[in-house]
Amino acid sequence: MPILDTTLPAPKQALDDLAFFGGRPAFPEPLHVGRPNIGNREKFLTRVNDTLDRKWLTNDGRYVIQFEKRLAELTGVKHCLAMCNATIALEIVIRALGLKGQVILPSFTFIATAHVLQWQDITPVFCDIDPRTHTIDPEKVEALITPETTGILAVNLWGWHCDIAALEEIARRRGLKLLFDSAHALGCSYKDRMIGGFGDAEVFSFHATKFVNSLEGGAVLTNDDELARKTRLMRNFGFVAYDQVASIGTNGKMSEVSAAMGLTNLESIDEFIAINRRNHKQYAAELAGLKGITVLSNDDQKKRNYQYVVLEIDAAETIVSRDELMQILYRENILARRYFYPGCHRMAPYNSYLSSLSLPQTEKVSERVLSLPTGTSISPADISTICGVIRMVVNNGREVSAKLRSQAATST
Ligand code: T4K
Repeated sequence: MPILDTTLPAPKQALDDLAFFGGRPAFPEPLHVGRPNIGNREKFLTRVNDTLDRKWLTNDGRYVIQFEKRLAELTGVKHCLAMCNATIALEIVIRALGLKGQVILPSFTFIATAHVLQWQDITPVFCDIDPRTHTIDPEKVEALITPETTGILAVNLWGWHCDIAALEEIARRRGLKLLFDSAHALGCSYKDRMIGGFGDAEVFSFHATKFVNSLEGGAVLTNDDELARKTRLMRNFGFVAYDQVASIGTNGKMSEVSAAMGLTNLESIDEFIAINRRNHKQYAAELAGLKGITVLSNDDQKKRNYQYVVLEIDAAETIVSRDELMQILYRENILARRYFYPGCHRMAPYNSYLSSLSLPQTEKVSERVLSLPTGTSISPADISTICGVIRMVVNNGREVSAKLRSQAATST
């Protein structure tokens, strides 16, 4: 009897080979969206050892300063302030900008974008998105401005850019601050400039799941000297010198080990982008022509990091819904994610007082998107296997849907 090699993907020939219907999962171990990319391990460990030898672990250490300098060079921005994560970075810069009252933001984003406002008793005012770019729709912003509005917090989601020129024009004309949550957008451009230097400030994330990570980490970037000064103070309790505090502050500092990881990974940024681009291209090629499935792309952007592979699923065409497809993929150990379903306005605490708010494009898009695994942990063979499962499900949409219904009926 042949020995079953459980390390190889299980080929699927018939619907009963799908794990959902009793077959062996395509992968023996889970494939995650957000597996960290890890650069030169030796260089990282050398830096960690150096940190330990020098006994300087945090508070504007050598590697934090180098990391900030590298990011400022990469983006062409005057000031870069590294932080312990992007959420704290957003909170600090929001305070340094003096935002209060109401701030307009998209609902189609990670929940942190809303929480950083609410955490400081600023009311998040959710705006609908442009379904083509998944970013805040400038045409809908203006109607949401009230005498209480102090700013716009736009999100360069997936690393795609907002309509930055339109947002800048509205902010200038209406006297509002403009902040970008660019957690996803390191290495991406808008027109001829790198994202990082637009609006009053921008914030990057270097969380483990971002394509360049510093374990945990974030950064505020700005060309505004005064804003940088205030943000720097707030990052370190408001200290200007030992025993001397000039303002309210918190602890947003990045540690040396995080900066060592961030610096090491930045040295591999081109390689990470090349792998992400290759993966994206392969997904697009292998899923091309599949009815109801689109691999999204922002082709008008000169520089992109391709860190998210996002499908849009039109269930009227695929018959199998996005959630059904996701469940089928899960059973195959392909842990696809429906980022950023269901939209912040449908999550606590916002849903408790915004139950009647309708954001039709946000709701439509969040019902249709599915993010697939990418990055350095995924091989071309893995992508072929993932695409093979998706093709099998979609090409047999009616039959799969009927089987799902009959399986659900027998299990109840
Ligand atoms: N603004 C936006 C637009 C954001 O997307 C985010 C974060 C922020 C602001 C705030 O940035 P930070 O404060 O985090 O710097 C993940 C990340 O936790 C989150 O950082 C990210 N956005 C969001 C889009 O995705 P989840 O809910 O997917 O769960 P998590 O972190 O457990 O990771 C997902 C998967 O990644 C895991 O199932 C397995 C894999 N993973 C994760 C970690 C941490 C690994 O393989 N290794 C790891 O070390 O949020």
